[in-house]
Amino acid sequence: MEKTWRWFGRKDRITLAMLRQIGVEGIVTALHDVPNGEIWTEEAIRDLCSYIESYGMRWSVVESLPVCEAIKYAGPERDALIENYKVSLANLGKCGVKTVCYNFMPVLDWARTDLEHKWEDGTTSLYFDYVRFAYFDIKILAREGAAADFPADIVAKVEELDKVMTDGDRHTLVENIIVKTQGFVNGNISEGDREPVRKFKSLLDLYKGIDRDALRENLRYFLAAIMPVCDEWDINMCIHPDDPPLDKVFGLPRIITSRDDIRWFLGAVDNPHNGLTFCAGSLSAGSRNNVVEMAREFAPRTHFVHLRSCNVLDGGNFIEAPHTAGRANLVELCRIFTREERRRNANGGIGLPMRVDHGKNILGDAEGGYNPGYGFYGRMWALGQVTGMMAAVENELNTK
Ligand code: DNO
Repeated sequence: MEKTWRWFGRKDRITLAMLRQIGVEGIVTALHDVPNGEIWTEEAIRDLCSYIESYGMRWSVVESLPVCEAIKYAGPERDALIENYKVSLANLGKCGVKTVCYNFMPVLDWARTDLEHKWEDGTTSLYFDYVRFAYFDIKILAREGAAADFPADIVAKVEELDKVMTDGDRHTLVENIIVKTQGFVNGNISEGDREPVRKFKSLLDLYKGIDRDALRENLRYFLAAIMPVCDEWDINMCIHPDDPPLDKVFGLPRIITSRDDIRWFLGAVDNPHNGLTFCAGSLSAGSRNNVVEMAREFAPRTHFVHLRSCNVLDGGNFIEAPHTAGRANLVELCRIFTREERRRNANGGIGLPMRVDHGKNILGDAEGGYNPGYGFYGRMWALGQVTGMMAAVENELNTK
């Protein structure tokens, strides 16, 4: 697999020169300064390509070309936004950037409740606490009907938690769930937004009446509309699974969470350019998901791999595990995707980009001011581990 790294553009304090030294071959990035829905011009794309190439790497994957909310809930401006999306895709194609990651999660991109969950060794990981998540929904958003969406024991724990939560705790929870994890991925809420909760609620309101079937249909509509451009420019679209893989978040459906969802998705628009980001971390956070079996089944339609692993804990909680542990089995995933890459190369296909996803905060990461999950030392350590796994797998396949 091609070793790639998520880099947040020229402002990223992790420089391309640093990445070159640690064996990174390709860059995963976006035009982060272009507002969602606007066209990515050929000029801006080419400029970033040249900058990356001047460091001896290539722009391998776009993560993400964001899909506007109005496309997801089928607002009146949907078709105009899809037209813009198509122009951006064609411009990317003209510049040779042909792998595009995106997601179809309503309003909230990925969700975590704790950004600094401590391990005994002094490192920290991202963490998801189901009770705190329910607390945010029931007590902070105060969404109508929220309590009915959670099991009774969770609602009871929310009431207990309410007795001890301080204003500071509530503020931190808001920051973690809808602010700090969102802005840097071009999500809806940015640091500095004055009333994030109110803004967030107004976005949720846009989805009134959108159930699972409607959201599926809107995704199918979007994909069917963009496939001709993807065919023309040989662009591989790769949807990112919903993270965490819950059936509903804040009352809104999530539709890319499991084997059955992905089977539906690939069948709904059965075109090789309609493919997956196989995010082992997101999928392994769902106890019903057998990540290795899913990788075997979906490898032929996977265009981008995110390597990370979770441990599912009692009560719906999960923790991001070290890359050598957890329930995703990254060694076996390296085997599956390396075989898949060899199969494609035998047929003249392109290599499969892989990035290490997230990392623990280790050494000085906590003080580095990095985006949550995207520190330097922890990710570099994980990349070293995965590089070792890949080398062992290559050796194994060569000697067979
Ligand atoms: C978080 C990421 C997601 C992902 C998008 C892809 O760390 O995995 O924000 O980039 O959902 O569209």
